[in-house]
Amino acid sequence: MVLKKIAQSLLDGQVKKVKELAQQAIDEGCTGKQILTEGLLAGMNEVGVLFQEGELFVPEVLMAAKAMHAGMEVISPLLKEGDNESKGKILLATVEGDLHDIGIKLVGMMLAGAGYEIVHLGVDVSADKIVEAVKEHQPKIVGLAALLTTSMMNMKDVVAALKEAEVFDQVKIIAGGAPVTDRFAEEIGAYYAADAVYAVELANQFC
Ligand code: B1M
Repeated sequence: MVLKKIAQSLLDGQVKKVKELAQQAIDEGCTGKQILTEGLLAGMNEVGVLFQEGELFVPEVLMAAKAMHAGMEVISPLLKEGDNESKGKILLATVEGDLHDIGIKLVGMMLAGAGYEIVHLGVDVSADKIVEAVKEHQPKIVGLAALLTTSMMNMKDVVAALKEAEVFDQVKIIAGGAPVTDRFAEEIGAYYAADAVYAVELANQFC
């Protein structure tokens, strides 16, 4: 019941309510994963459908995104696996031209929970900035996200820039986000993760 309320409140863009309900769900014994999938993500999926159908507009979707972030913050400690030694550094970025960050933040949260040190470069990050950050932070993995069919193409530029700077061979690239496919990732020299859980599995294979 509380999980359904979370989904509905997220859909209604009620930031404070989502935060309170996520805490209530924890108090009632729900797991972080349940709150994430049956509450927050269920609500966000519905937002996506209504947005596509033209029933919700950008301001409403932004409020839902804020509510999603608030809920994720509450459950973040529950997603940790309790290990405190870093397994390695991972750079995360949403590629240039793209402002979507909920999925990549979720990926970052799960990776941090699995013991990785995360450097978030944010959204709309250019290939040059990613190259600079790779040189500065020397990560084992670079995680790239794109939610738009158009911005997904910029992942190619990131790979090309990493090759040109001769740092491509130092890292593994994980690419994700709704329009990204296994085939596309393979074509550009990256590994595809369909969701945050699989991103962690891949990272564990590489580190
Ligand atoms: Co936008 N948007 N949006 N949006 N938005 C989508 C993506 C869209 C599918 C909606 C639709 O039409 N149905 C559509 C894209 C169509 C396309 O290109 N194929 C779209 C559009 C068109 C737009 C604008 C152009 C709208 C406009 O202005 N007219 C505009 C673009 C702005 C820009 O980026 N330049 C825009 C703007 C926005 C908001 C700013 C309002 C807001 C983003 C707020 C924010 O992120 N802070 C927003 C939102 C919220 C959405 C939807 C509704 C939800 C996305 C989301 O956060 N989902 C989305 C519809 C949808 O996806 N159903 C939509 C929840 C999140 C947990 O899922 O990010 O997919 P997701 O992450 C998943 C997996 O993809 C994967 O793991 C996660 C699950 O575990 N994953 C990775 C993600 N990143 C990964 C990285 C990895 C591995 C896995 O490794 C590194």
